[in-house]
Amino acid sequence: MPSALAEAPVHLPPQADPAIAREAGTAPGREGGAGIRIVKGACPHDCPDTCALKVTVEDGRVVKVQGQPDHASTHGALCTKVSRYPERTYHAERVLHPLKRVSAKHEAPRFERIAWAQALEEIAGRLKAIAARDPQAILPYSYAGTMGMLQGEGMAARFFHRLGASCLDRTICSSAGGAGLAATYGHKVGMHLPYYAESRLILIWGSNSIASNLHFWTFANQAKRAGAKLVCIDPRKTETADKCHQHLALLPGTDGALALGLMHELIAHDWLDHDYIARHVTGWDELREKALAWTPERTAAECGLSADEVRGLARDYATLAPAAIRLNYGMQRVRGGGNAVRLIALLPCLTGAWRHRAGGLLLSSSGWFAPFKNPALERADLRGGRPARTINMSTIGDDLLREASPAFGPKVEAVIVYNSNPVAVAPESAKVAAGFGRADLMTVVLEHFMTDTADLADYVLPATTQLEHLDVHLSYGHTDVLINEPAIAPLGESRPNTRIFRDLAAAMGFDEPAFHEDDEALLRQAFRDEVDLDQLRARGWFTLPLPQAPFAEGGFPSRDGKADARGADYLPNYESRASDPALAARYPLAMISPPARNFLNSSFVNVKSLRDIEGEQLLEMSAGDAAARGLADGQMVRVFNDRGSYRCRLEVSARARDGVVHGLGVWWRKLGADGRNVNEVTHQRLTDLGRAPCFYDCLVEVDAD
Ligand SMILES: Nc1nc2c(c(=O)[nH]1)N[C@H]1C(S)=C(S)[C@@H](COP(=O)(O)OP(=O)(O)OC[C@H]3O[C@@H](n4cnc5c(=O)[nH]c(N)nc54)[C@H](O)[C@@H]3O)O[C@H]1N2
Ligand SMILES: Nc1nc2c(c(=O)[nH]1)N[C@H]1C(S)=C(S)[C@@H](COP(=O)(O)OP(=O)(O)OC[C@H]3O[C@@H](n4cnc5c(=O)[nH]c(N)nc54)[C@H](O)[C@@H]3O)O[C@H]1N2
Ligand SMILES: [Mo]
Repeated sequence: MPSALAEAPVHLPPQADPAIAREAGTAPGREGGAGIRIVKGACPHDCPDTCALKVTVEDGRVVKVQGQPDHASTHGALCTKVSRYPERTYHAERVLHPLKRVSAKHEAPRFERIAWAQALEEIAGRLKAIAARDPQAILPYSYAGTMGMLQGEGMAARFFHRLGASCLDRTICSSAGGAGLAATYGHKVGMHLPYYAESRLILIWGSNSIASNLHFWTFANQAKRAGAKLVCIDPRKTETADKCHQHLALLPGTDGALALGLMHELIAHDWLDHDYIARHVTGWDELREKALAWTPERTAAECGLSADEVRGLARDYATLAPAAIRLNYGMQRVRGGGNAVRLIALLPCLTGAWRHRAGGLLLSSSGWFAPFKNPALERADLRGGRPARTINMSTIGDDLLREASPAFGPKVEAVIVYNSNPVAVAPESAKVAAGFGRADLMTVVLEHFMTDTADLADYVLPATTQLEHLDVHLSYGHTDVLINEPAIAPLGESRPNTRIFRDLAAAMGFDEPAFHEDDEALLRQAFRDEVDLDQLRARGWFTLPLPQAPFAEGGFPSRDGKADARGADYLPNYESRASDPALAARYPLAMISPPARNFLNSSFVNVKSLRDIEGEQLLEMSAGDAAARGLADGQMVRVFNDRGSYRCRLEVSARARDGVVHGLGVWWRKLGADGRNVNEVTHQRLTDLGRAPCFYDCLVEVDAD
């Protein structure tokens, strides 16, 4: 257990008394009268905000989804996407019945409706035949379509452990940064969200907060109104950069160099907290030597900034206290992403910014939950000592095309996909699509919609949405546990993921008690005793008891309680002038593909009102780069490199700096101009730490279509 967590509870917001709800004659989580019910929900999406929802149900139909006004970070506000959640749930194209493929994999997808009994029997029959040869030929593929503990891996993990299937390394989003944080602090821990309101300097680093972390922005804005300086560090001039005092448009993948350059200035001006370093940092001498090589001039040249920008940022960081950093995952999707997080995470240790509750850094708060979770929920013991070959979800393109070998193990013969749309979101789409398009691969997809991945399935099983099932949520941007009560009965014949895996277990003949436990039972097993479920359900959320300034006196959750600087260093992108000049000569444009504001990865792309706001797949390019290629605003272009190409519309934009283009993602392939999206050009090489993809480490060229 991280030592900091042992401290006494602080500043717990007042909790509602469950008895009050009972006195009013309503079950916990539900209230209201005359055909109207208000249900306590949680936003299921992969976003740091994890909002508390207030769901209004009228005569069995959800009519409104709003933010809970008294939940501290949600404060009654939702993003545009999630306020449209009913439109998604009642969407005319929801998959509401099991479907079986009737066309060949290489043909246009055609499916027929079948009964659940037939679907379960046929799928179990095929899985049994494969498992009789080697269950490791079966692979689960899932990510954070829902972040719920139950509808995520709660029952699914039990099923795959019992089956003895391959394991999936879930690396597609955050594992480089996660590994970087763990290597430095010992765990994924950081500042508490509300105290950003008290900071005097906030570096918003690799994060388009207004688009992807909206409820953080509220606190940053409060600080801004109180006189704080806000600096945005991002190659793209985002909506967030527009609202900050300063924007530093560094080149993609150069954040580690910038951190070293800042350290150079901290040393040169003696802006260091020597006492904090001596007591709470390991490996400072080694890091100091490295940082001394990064003069402002060298740093500026590497990052594509001016030396004065580097100097000014260092001065602000050292002299405006308390100084806080909001790092987000945008900056770690490059070869050196893990090390860049390490170097940036060391900055507040060098200045002692951690001494104040409004100083320090937040990338992820998810490690704070670790001591409260019950690891037994997923029942790894059901594997019974059988081997667990692990496949990295980020190299699914290569791995589905691999033959059996001693190093790899058996060829993948079946994939069961849930909570993810790999054909759209995984790198190097041509290979991913070819893999899922294999005639000899059996694919089962649990989904709400016919996504690009569902189009390549043998069976599609209809899953419930967040309004139709029970779940419980943690957050990676704050430290509350949230309940999600079902608001309505499942639509059509849809079933919760938990039930689908229970049903599949029964069809496979797995009769352990673990497969007879319902969702209520899973909820009771999700946590250790410290999380009070009654309180959680009465109020809608439960705030972890944590210290306000967690590392004011050191006490990092590492082995020796210190932050570790050993080994951290800058690594340039794989695809850069420094690493591969010949490639950079042919493909001179660095491409990043950050999220479009109105989509959530590839979710919501099919919600028409949101797609109408985004228009179509766009590529942002600077006026200089467009002129050099004879390209005009609004024309169709081809984006390409040696891996492939896709077509989209060009937007000549002041959001792009010279040499960098932005392909806003992640569109469904089939809604793209030529049935492809940005991942046609991304590659499958992995980051330095965490085995993660390098979506934003990618060189391309662009020409007229
Ligand atoms: N609206 C919306 N919200 C989302 C998402 C979404 O798709 N849409 N996605 C969710 C998910 S899955 C996640 S993981 C989280 C966090 O999701 P992130 O993908 O981290 O989201 P952003 O905060 O947009 O961060 C990307 C930002 O990093 C910038 N960037 C790209 N390369 C670099 C670089 O090398 N250095 C620096 N400094 N910046 C770089 C991009 O221009 C962009 O502004 O947000 C979640 N929230
Ligand atoms: N080029 C490029 N590629 C990227 C990124 C990028 O920035 N650029 N971002 C990356 C990042 S950060 C991430 S996190 C990944 C995200 O990739 P994914 O985790 O695959 O996320 P989504 O694309 O949102 O797909 C989630 C799917 O889960 C389904 N779903 C939602 N809830 C449920 C449920 O309760 N049950 C079932 N069965 N299904 C459900 C949704 O309908 C949706 O189709 O994409 C990555 N890909
Ligand atoms: Mo993500």
